[in-house]
Amino acid sequence: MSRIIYYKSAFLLALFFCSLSGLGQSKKVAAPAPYGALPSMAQVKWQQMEYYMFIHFGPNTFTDKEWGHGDEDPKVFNPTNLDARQWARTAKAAGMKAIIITAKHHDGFCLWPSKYSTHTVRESAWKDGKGDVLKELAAACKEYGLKLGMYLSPWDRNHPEYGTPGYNEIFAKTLEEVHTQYGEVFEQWFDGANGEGPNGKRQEYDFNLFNNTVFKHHPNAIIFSDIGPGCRWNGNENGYAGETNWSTLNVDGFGVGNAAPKQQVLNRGNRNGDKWIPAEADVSIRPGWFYSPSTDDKVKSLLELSKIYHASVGRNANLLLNVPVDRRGLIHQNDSLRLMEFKKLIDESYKTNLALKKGVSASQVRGGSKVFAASNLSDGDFNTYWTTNDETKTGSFVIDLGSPAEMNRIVLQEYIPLGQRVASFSVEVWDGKKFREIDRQTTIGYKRILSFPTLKTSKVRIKILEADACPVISELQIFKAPELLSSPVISRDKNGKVSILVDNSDPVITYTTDGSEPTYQSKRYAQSFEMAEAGIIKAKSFVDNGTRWSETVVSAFDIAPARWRIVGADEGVKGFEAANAIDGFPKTLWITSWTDSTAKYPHEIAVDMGEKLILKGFSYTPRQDGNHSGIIYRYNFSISNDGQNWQKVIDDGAFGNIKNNPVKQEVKFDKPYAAKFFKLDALAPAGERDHWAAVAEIGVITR
Ligand code: FUL
Ligand code: CA
Repeated sequence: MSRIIYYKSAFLLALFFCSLSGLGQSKKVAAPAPYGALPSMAQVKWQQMEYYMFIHFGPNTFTDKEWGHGDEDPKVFNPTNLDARQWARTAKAAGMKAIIITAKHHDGFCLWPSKYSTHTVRESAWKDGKGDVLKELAAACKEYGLKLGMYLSPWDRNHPEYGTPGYNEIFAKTLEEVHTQYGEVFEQWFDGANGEGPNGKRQEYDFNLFNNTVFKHHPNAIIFSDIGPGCRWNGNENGYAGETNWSTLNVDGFGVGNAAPKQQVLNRGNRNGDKWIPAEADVSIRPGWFYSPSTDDKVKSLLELSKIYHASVGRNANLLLNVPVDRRGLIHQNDSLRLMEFKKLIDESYKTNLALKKGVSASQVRGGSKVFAASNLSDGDFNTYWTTNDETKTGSFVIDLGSPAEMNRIVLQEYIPLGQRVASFSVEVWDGKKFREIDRQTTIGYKRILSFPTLKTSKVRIKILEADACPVISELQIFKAPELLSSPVISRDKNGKVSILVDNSDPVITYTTDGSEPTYQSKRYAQSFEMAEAGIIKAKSFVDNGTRWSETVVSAFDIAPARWRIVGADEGVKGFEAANAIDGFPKTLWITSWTDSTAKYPHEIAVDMGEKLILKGFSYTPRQDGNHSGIIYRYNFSISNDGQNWQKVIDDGAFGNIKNNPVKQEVKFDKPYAAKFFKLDALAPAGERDHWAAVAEIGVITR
């Protein structure tokens, strides 16, 4: 009897709570069940790191190569003033959370004295072979409170065992060394790149063995590769994640390198993919990954870095920004200055969250419960979230700022421990009478930042238009970031006529040609001018009577191809003739036939420069239109004085890493050569299946 009464009252009590919950006062509404593939705790923490440093350093730093051959004399590795504390100090001051270093790049050289290699710091001239870069870096990271990550390339052009089954065991042993001798390792970076080509050495990698070796010592390490398991390559080396970016990926049947999912898939992930493998965007602050004195004036601008940040961290990816250490063993001041400017910009942009603690109302709140209230969206806490009932997959919320405020950034975050859900959403602002849509996007993920021209409004509405399960949103933040003035763009045509353009309204553009920094007083740009010789142009734009200005842009030109003629070349397709390769414009292309599959490599292009020049090298600009097909990998370069008798200056050269990072290639000769003609023979493409060659521009280096 008493039992029945007990049950009865419990039932009544439950009813009572249910009705209270209708009033929004119960704590009893269950949280949504997780949806789809989920991140591990380590992956959530990793995602919250957002921004960290990559360091490429090794023999390539001293030989000016992107891909070393593995036969370099280890003695070339000899930094004069290596200071890992300077690297860590710089990373810390830049707002970065970690450093990942190329412990072993494709050339096989180990930055620590590995027992399993004879191509290491031990064999180098640095510190008489007694040094250990990893040891110094590990200590420096510890001192500055940074995490440490290890890059190791499975592809090894030095190790004699590479290409035999024994190599996997050796690679695992080297991994074991870096995971046992230097303390915590937060991320292990496995590069999928391999430039052996169809006739090169073949190695079946044992990734099970590699991953298990890492996990044995660091069970929480995030393992990077094309397909994870911890995080995935972003599909490019320019730092841009897909606008649509799912943290889930289908990996069944895929591997790394040529076996990886398409780059476009890596860039966007798979909706409802079966593993949680979020994207990491890796990009270098300079055109190449390794230091070169020739890129000292090519450090990415603030505007470029800002775009990269918003296309990576702002699109649900982590940003791994490479800052190459120079020949002294230091981060060059051009890079560190830019990093500090960038830190200042990001700090100023995201200092004041205009939405913080402001009132939010939502179309629906899960079970009417306070635990899932809309106010969670503006409480500044990632761990509290707004959500709806299970069957409700769309909805909206409105934040009321109280009074109109200027804004140009909106940040949204999904509560990813419960999975990634939102597939489409829109942003609307109140114009005094109604809401007006200003943007419509797809995924959110851990973090989505939307940038738009500054506007003023008192209310913002976010509409979740499509989700795979009830939306679970942690935060909505609103900011007014400082606006950068866009920088001028300098171009020069075939005849050496220079134009400088900028899209600011009513700007003043000034420029210099003597290498000095342009000021408001420098020469004003009024119309295009001649500069057919080699030279350097620096330009800057000003508005508001010189009180606001853009960054300085620098363009170094070699001799203009004014007198050049094509004297021999594989026929280009209509609209893609060979003359496009020497017209001064990277936008116009020479492409040999891609329809006629009998037209195979090699392809050639020969040029009469119209005068004898002293050549110190040549340059090849691959197509910059986003399409990588036809990019040349291996080549011969020859010179001639009569166009008949050719002297080979470079025999079987290769543009290292051009496939993944197709930037302008500058190749220096061992000594200067006088010539009136030059010829490039394209021997093999970067994409193994392409039979055509594509060239945006070919030039010479005379400076
Ligand atoms: C690529 C490599 O081939 C490059 O040299 C660089 O290390 C980059 C981060 O990954 O695949
Ligand atoms: Ca061109």
